[in-house]
Amino acid sequence: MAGIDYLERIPNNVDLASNRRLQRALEEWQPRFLEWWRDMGPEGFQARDVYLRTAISVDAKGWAQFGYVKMPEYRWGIFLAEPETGRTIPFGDHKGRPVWQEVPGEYRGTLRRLIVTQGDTEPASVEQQRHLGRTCPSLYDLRNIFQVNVEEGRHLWAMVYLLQAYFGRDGREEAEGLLQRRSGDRDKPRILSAFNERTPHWLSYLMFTFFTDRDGKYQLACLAESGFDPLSRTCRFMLTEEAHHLFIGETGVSRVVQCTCELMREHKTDDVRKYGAIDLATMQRYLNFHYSVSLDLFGSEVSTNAANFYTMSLKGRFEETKKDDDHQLKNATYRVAMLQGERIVEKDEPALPSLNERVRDDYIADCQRGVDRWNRIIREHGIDVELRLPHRAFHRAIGAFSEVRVSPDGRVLSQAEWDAGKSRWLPTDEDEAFIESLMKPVIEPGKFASWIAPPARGINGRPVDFDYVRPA
Ligand code: BYC
Ligand code: FE
Ligand code: FE
Repeated sequence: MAGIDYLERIPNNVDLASNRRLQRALEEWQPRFLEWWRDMGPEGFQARDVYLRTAISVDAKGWAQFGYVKMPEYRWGIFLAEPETGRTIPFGDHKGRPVWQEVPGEYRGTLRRLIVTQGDTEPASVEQQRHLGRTCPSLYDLRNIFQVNVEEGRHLWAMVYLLQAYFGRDGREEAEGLLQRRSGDRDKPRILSAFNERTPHWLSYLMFTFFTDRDGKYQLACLAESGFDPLSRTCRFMLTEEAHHLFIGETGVSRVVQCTCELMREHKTDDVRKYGAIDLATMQRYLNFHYSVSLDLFGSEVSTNAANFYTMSLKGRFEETKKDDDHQLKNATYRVAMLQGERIVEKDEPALPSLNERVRDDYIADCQRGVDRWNRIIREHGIDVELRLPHRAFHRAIGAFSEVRVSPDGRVLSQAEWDAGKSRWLPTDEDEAFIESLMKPVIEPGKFASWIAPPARGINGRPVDFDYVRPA
């Protein structure tokens, strides 16, 4: 079962061949996916050989194979983690019962909505990143962005499989909709806010893979707990791929920090812009932006949707099965930061509607660990500056704090104070112009742009100067 049949038109480990109706539906969707990929996937480079990993099994060890592939020929397919025998629903009203192999009728609409929302982010991110190949800082980074892009494409396949296999006609319509919405489009935008923002350059992209792909990790982990077993198994395998996206974000920003610190020390100045590098203050502004829009992706602090997803046993908490409580939370409370007049206070709220905040807390702690590692690099260069996560209420557009203006250190501000501080806290037009000016392609193997240090090692044991993307 773990083996994947690559002779199939759609590689899969779900025995697609035995379900002709589903196979036909997916084979009809496939050319439309490829059309979307040609129109909205990476611009240029489609005919290039790229050193990519492809999933070949779902075993934790040795699940991937590396080799040169032209992106449109990537073997997108349907891979679910192995079923866990005897798995029971870990939380909610149905806790303890056997997991569902079919959609529970009364939750059909809610479940479909969750799957569509998850699925929508995947092609959205590919659209957001589609122009970046032209300004890559190295072949190593170019290969990495394409790896992320093809895998986000596969994540779309994962959700489309669930829609087509389990939701009949409305599932097929949703599968079409996923190819029709467009990131940032005024008339048919992507569903969630962060996926309609621009990712205009590589600093933005690296921050995105650190902060926004990390929302992916947390949301997928919550869906991996689902009582609907096919969703759980799909998400478990997606998480395996996700780890590399987070690695790219964390090490990518580390390398920018490294490069900046080396120049700061060498030239004894904070102003490294004249050496073609990105000063730490500018990096902090991009961090503030991408972190705050990613916090919005967790939804409102107090949410009946979140409570329903949980009581319906559709979406759990991060590491649900490792938690030591009743997994129903009817009488439990959770500490939530809230707005009280002009002040931000913490209050105990009923746990169920606070579940978004709870995952957000897990996410924030994870982000902090990454920022600590960046700060270690700064300290090791003897530089007395720290990158900081802004307060959770800073620059929010969803939830209670969307009604107020809050400084990075958590003070509620007047509009005038916000206007006065904004250019110190968020990227300015001038920052954008400067970063854009650095975005010159570097495509000689082993060479790197002026603003980013080389990685410690290459991909899959290959050297850093390997030809990860071959010339046309
Ligand atoms: N933007 O009770 P509320 C990834 C809507 S990333 C726009 O506050 P709820 C990836 C909400 O939909 C992971 N709208 O929130 C990363 C609702 O609308 P309806 C993606 C928003 O529902 C990088 C209304 O506001 N996966 O994989 O508890 C690259 C009130 O909702 C936003 C998922 O998100 C927003 N930021 O929670 C590639 C998992 N926030 O229904 C990929 C599935 C809220 O009233 N989704 N709204 O029309 C969910 O679990 C939930 O939909 C959310 C929102 C956590 C997103
Ligand atoms: Fe994804
Ligand atoms: Fe990702």
